[in-house]
Amino acid sequence: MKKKINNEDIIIASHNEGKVSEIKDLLKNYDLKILSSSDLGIDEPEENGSSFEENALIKASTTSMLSKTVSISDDSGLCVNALDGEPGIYSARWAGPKKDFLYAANKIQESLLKIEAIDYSAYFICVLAVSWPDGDYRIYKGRVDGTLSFPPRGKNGFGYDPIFIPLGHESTFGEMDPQFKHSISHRNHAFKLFSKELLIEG
Ligand code: ITT
Repeated sequence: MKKKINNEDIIIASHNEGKVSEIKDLLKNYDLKILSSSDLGIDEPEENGSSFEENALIKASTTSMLSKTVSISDDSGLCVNALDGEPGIYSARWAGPKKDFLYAANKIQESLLKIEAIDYSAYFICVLAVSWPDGDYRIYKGRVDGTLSFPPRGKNGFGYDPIFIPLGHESTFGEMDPQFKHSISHRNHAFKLFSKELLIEG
């Protein structure tokens, strides 16, 4: 059993501001000093894995080795059932170099129209990797199912939030109060598993 992480530094291995702010919010009740890899000037490693798990581990282990501090990463994405799970691990890349998620949303809509899809179901995945400088690591996974809706709606959140309506709701993640999104999201599910096993509420 790994020692609990308490009253110590922890690095979020991410350069995505929307993600970092959600993670900080999810960890706000714990006694941790949280920095991100952007704060430390650690470059983003190449995400050349073939799964969410591999990419999450690449980010967390590179960052924990460089910072000599326990690091967590979140590899996440939107998987569209009618598109065989795409964009999936390529969710960030579908937005292009300008990280334009309206462009990515448009690309998804066009792909669905092209195949005359009836099924607009989709899900978000979050794989959280925790890595220690000694090479040990843990992986936790969360998922939220929902339906895609076009045109995009709402200015909250980030990425694909304005086109995703979680099951049982009518608003997109982009329209929801951020605290409410955090309470039902794929990220929340993964972080719950992580905190239950490795954190001590402070
Ligand atoms: P880091 O690797 O630096 O953390 P990234 O943006 O490259 O940042 P990913 O490789 O995990 O992160 O890409 C996942 C993409 O999926 C991300 O850019 C978001 O646009 C999208 N995504 C993930 N979680 C999301 C969420 O909760 N809401 C909306 N979009 C999300």
